[in-house]
Amino acid sequence: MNQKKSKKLKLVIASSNAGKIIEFRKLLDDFPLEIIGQPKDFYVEENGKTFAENARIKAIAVAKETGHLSLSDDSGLCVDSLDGRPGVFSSRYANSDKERISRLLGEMENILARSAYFCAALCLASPFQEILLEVEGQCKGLITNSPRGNKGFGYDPIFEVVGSGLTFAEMGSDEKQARSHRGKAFALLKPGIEKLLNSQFFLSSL
Ligand code: ITT
Repeated sequence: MNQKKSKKLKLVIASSNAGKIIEFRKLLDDFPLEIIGQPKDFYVEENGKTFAENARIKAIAVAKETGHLSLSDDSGLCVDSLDGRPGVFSSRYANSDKERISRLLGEMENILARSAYFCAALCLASPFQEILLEVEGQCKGLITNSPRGNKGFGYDPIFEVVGSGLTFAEMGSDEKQARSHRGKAFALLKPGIEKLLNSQFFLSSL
């Protein structure tokens, strides 16, 4: 990467979810960027109908608030036998990870068909609130009967990744990254970020 400026470009992770922020810091580690968090207590109403719409809303709001490049992630768990629920309502399903898991397992108590998928929509917005890049990644799995593992965050302990026999919460972070919705989405985003950081036209517009 040949970003000429000596001072690193700032990129704000447009999220208040500590688990996502940890994963993004790792994913962005190789880039000549100064990764910063969004302002404390900054709230954005996520009123989109899709993950992609919500990702756009968050990236633009945080770029506007901070005046920096902003990367957002709207993600969630879609369960086939629940018609895709909780979907975009995954974080609003209950008040804590523990309660969200317990609500979902409760709803699935008598359901044998346990296929589900995670989806992550990522959006990169410019300091001038233009959408620069948008991608989506998915990961297929099964909802377990009870939580397993203590790594990761969110619904990780009840999501067993197809073909692995492990929940995300039983995997190391590298394995989760290689298989996860967020890791797959980021793999699609990466070449676009590299291109931007190598573009004198882009860098001089900031
Ligand atoms: P921000 O909007 O501030 O980023 P949030 O947690 O509200 O934080 P979302 O609206 O995108 O984020 O909701 C995503 C929900 O899905 C939330 O409950 C997450 O914990 C869960 N989730 C997303 N990715 C996950 C992952 O990799 N493993 C487990 N749960 C995940």
